[in-house]
Amino acid sequence: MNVLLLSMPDSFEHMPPVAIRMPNGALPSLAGNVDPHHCVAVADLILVQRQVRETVTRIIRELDPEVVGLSIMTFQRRTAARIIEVVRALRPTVKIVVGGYDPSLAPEAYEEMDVDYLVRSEGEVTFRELLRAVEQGSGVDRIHGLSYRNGESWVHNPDRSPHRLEASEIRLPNRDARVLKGYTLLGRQVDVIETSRGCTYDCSFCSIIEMRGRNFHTYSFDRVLADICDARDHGARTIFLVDDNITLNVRRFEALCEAIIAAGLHKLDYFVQAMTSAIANHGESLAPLMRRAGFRYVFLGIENVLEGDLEFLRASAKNTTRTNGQNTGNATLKAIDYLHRNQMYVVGGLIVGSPGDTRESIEANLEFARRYVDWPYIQHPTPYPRTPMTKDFRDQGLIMNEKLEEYDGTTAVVRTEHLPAEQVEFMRWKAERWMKVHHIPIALRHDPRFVLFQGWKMLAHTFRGSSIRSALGMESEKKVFERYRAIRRTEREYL
Ligand code: B12
Ligand code: SF4
Repeated sequence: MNVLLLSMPDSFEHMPPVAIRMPNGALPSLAGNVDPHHCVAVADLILVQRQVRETVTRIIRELDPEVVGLSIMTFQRRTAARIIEVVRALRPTVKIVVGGYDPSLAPEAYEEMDVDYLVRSEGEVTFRELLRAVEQGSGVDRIHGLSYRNGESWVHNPDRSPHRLEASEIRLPNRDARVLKGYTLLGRQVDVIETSRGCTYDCSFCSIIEMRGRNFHTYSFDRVLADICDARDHGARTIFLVDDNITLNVRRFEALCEAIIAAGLHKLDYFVQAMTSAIANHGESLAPLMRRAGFRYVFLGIENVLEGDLEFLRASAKNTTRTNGQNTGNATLKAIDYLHRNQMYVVGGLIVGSPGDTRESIEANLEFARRYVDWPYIQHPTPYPRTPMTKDFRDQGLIMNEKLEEYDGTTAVVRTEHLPAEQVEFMRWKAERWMKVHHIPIALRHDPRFVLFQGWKMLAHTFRGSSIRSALGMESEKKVFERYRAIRRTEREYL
């Protein structure tokens, strides 16, 4: 059968497509795990953000798929609904399958759409079994993890247990299935790989626990190295490790760094997301190894520098440092210090706008980011489906915006007890633009060609909404902010 897999074009403020166009990791993994006689095409629509309708139409005409699958995050739901209409209009009998975080956590939202099947949580085996059933015209009632339309109603089969990732349960991704080009991270071709899945923490804002429960499973190093080689052979020079929490097992992470070095794969650049406590408590041995293995940017889940907010986010444990077996406070500064001493850069993941936040507490976090992080990745708490935090915000009546396409993390959709949502967003937006400018010299040293040719576009993106009048101080920042928000609203109309 011919199968087309699509990821959505929607991006958000910290991922300006001029500089960052990241592949979706799920789709090649699905493509690599279907029966080999199927012909699968993967199209990441982030690569054609302004030609979505034309591109989908063209690929459908060329490939003539019998099955079309869409990978969807919550803020992409509206775009997904529009793409489903386009696909249906072109091929009325095609089977449409949705998967990913939003369908898994809010399946009821898709019952209203013209969708045939919904895959919940991990998809490789469920999708493989679904394609077999569609091809053979057999029933789907025994396929775990699948929901399907049955006349006017929907049937939700039992959940599928998390994959253990042992042996060859999940085969390598099929990167040859990609039909669009142009992945980039600051001018270098980027790809994503996984070394593990899952996390055993339970931060209240994170979707992962509802998605798959609290567990942690790992791929063998042989498989991970083969995956990195495959990404490199497909042109990648930068690798993003998308594990939910690779630092859960620090000894394994250290051994992985050693394996990367031993395999000669340390010439690539690596990006990874890490817990502050793991880096702070093991940085002495871990950080130098990471550097030698080629790690360059580390996304640190700092979340907040104030204890009260960390408690609300249920993120205190992962931000605690230990000395001589005792908890000795916030781990963030120590973690940043280890990374900086080993010439790595910190992408500072902070969350401002929790219920108790005041102007001062937000300013304290912004000031921290200004002083210590290299690239800010500051977000607002966003009530994604089924997270514990969503319930807290709803119970407190603090959710101010139900337009899901604005749930992109940098649009404040909740207010605090003390500040309106717009004020929280304004403070973050204003501070963050200048923090990004400070990183330009570092980017210039590493990627001079890219910064020289594309730097002005990045600046234009960061400062969109500004004008000559605002630069001369003849217009207030609030006015620029309003213009920026209007631009964002237009940008979100992908088709
Ligand atoms: C890596 C990552 C990123 C990367 C890369 C994203 C990309 N291009 O794929 C970056 C840093 C760019 C990113 C950015 C964002 N991300 Co992100 N990201 C992740 C992370 C850590 C891992 C995703 C991944 O690749 N996993 C590996 C693959 C193999 O697994 P998977 O995607 O789950 O896919 C499996 C199943 O879901 C299913 N499946 C998925 N799609 C489909 C489609 C079909 C047809 C089928 C059958 C099955 C299926 O099968 C797959 C294989 O088992 C997750 C999860 C986490 N723990 O935090 C968050 C996560 C997906 N991101 C999230 C969000 C909100 C964002 C942002 C909006 C804001 C932010 N928090 O940074 C931005 C927006 C990105 C953009 N387009 O501009 C949320 C989504 C919440 C939600 N309910 O929608 C998550 C869950 C984190 C969270 N806060 O809880 N992200
Ligand atoms: S440590 Fe990271 S992956 Fe784990 S629950 Fe918290 S935010 Fe999610």
